[in-house]
Amino acid sequence: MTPRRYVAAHAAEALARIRAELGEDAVVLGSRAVPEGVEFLASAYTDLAVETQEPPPARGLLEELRELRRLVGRQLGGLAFSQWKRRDPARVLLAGTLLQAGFSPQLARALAAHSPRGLEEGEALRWVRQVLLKNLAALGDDLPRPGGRLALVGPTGAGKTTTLAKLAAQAVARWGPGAVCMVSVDDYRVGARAQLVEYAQLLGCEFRAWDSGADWRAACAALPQGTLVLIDVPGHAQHDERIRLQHDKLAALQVMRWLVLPATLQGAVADAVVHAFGGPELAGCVLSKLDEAMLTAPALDTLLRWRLPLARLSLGQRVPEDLFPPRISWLVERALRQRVAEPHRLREDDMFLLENVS
Ligand SMILES: Nc1nc2c(ncn2[C@@H]2O[C@H](COP(=O)(O)OP(=O)(O)OP(=O)(O)O)[C@@H](O)[C@H]2O)c(=O)[nH]1
Ligand SMILES: [Mg+2]
Repeated sequence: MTPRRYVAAHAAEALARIRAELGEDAVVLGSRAVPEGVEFLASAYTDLAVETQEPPPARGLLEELRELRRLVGRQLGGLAFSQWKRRDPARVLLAGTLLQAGFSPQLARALAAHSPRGLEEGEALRWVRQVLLKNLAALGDDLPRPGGRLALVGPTGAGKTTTLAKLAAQAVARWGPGAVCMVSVDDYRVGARAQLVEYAQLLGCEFRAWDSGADWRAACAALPQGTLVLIDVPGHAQHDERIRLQHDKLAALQVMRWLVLPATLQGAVADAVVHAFGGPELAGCVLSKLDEAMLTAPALDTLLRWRLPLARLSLGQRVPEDLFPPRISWLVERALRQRVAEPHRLREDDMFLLENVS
């Protein structure tokens, strides 16, 4: 597959030429600005080298039968889909719209199956919007009060420390610097503690550092009384065993935990992250990196499945400006407006391909 180079004054012109020469399925491999305008590298799917040197393996009867069964299954799958479409076009359209917005097939199927019969497209979407609004939970706009203890947990680089600083800034603005204490448990990465020390100094609030291996109960007893304690812990990958240790230590201190969940995660990863960090034991969820996420649906899908209440929205790096209250209606609108980008989008004639794929 040798990529071809297209230079044009405008992107639209280059794309039109690519489509005309390489077909609708052309793959754009990259683009950049050049003195003449824009340059695109593209190739056609038909350019893919599919021949190999090896002769096809001899197949046994059993294998041939299996292949035959798969083929028949696919045909029937395609038939079932077209029958469903003829019988229930509005529901099929609704399921398709939800899939293209990035909701999981499971949720798209369930919503389509439960939607009232005979709705127009616009009515069906209004119905979905209402169902999502009704099922997504949110905490209030209020911060935890002084005297409370809150830890932000989550995967590496999710935005825990940044969100903690944003929350601390809001708490200081509300109750004054004397009412807030920031704790860093991050003791094994260069610069992790320094990041929080800097924020605490800027805000003028108390700062404490705890070693991950230390007795946190004693450290907790030594904290200034009546302050809102905000605890920054290290991030871990969802399969890391240290999450359990972290969880047990925080639970023993009756620390409330909010999960910082990047909205940029794939749905399956987001599910695994919620599961690893305590699932139903989590008090809330901060959806971070919403400004980077091209789809909102995978995160909403995960919140719904886990019945995890939304605590805050994070839409950027600025402290404290980019933290927002949990506005569910805004999120739902956004999720329903967005669409999976090509080349990840399913087409109708891709449907039968999915039958019998295990
Ligand atoms: N675009 C965007 N960037 C964010 C957001 N929140 C945090 N970041 C950035 O993401 C990067 C990681 O943020 P941190 O707050 O250090 O993440 P963390 O979860 O504490 O990371 P670890 O402690 O290493 O696990 C930084 O560059 C932040 O500025 C957000 O909502 N949007
Ligand atoms: Mg951090």
